[in-house]
Amino acid sequence: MKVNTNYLRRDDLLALYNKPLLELVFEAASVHRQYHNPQEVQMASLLSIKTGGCPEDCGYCPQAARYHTDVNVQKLMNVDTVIEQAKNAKANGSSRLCMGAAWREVRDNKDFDSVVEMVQEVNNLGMEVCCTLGMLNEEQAFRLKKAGLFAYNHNLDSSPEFYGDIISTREYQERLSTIENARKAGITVCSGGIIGMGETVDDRIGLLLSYLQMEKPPESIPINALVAVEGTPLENQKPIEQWEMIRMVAVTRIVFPESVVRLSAGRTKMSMEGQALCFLAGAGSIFTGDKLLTTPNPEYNEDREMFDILGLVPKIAFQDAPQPISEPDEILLKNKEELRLRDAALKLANEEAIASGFEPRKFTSVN
Ligand code: SAM
Ligand code: DTB
Ligand code: SF4
Repeated sequence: MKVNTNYLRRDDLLALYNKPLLELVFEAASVHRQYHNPQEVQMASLLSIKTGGCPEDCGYCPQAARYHTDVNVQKLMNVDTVIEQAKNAKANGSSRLCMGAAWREVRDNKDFDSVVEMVQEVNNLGMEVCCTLGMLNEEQAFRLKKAGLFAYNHNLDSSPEFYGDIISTREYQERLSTIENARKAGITVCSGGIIGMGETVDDRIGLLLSYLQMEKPPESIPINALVAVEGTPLENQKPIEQWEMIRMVAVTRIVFPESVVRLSAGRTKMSMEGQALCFLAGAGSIFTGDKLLTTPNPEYNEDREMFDILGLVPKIAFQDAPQPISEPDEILLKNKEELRLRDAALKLANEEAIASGFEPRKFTSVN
């Protein structure tokens, strides 16, 4: 993943961000065309596989247990429902599915086993599979990679300086370590930020500088506008002007010419013209479907109409990297074998009981 060596210093990045808007968009569009097909925009879908009840205190997040929001807590979705939702997203044009869990970190338990199975199944549908599950250790990252995970999303959210104003329950460094673990396993990295949380332009540049300091910047950089949700500490935050989204997309595009810049949360507050400028400035992906994780997003039909008007085409899967192969997972195989043995033992016990003359008691209902 290349970086643009003309913009490595904070001052140069700030000057770029503050350029006259149309000059900035023109420069970004020129870079975009050199590295990407400007007609293609990837449609990706989000699926909240475990919702709410999160122990963390991210100030923007409606899924944190400590804030009183309208989010209904839901345990992990079952694998069949995930497959059904993935097929639906694919039928609606999505070539990538991002599964999100409101976890602080991944734990090595039955839920993680199910996530591994979800990754295998969705990858076998021919979609790029992304997961965002919180902190991840190296071993867990390797297990996901083997299952066929294409990308791991873990946002730095903002600059290291502003981060502490928004989150206190984990450190910036812990986020960097999770990204590093995904990298070590050979999973592509999706990491970006949120604007409109009360940060300064300097903080937005600080986020990009964090990615510039990495040995390899993320393949995918989502730019979110804060969705201010009632009950969260940021509920009264003034909505960001769409010009700021356009600037942030454009600067990200110029600085990381090979990465996919994702126009993520916040599109319901943008006009089609505003979004068009983001695509011109290099946004190469959107989330489609009427829900992000827990908050509203434009309907499929609305986005299809926008694509028609703007002459955009949905990008197909695995254009930027080959499809991972889903390999068998030892723990899943062991669990399945244990279940099979248990069922067989139960069946045998039943047959033996019947053969020895045991008759199950018949219950008559009493009304
Ligand atoms: N729990 C995991 C974690 O935090 O890494 C994964 C799920 S979390 C909801 C994924 C990302 O969604 C966050 O890092 C944040 O950038 C983004 N996000 C959450 N709430 C948001 C909001 N209200 N507005 C914009 N982006 C939001
Ligand atoms: C990302 O940067 N944005 C997406 C995805 N990665 C996981 C999540 C946006 C969530 C918006 C708030 C919600 O719907 O709960
Ligand atoms: Fe939990 Fe993730 Fe929300 Fe933070 S952003 S509260 S870690 S779900």
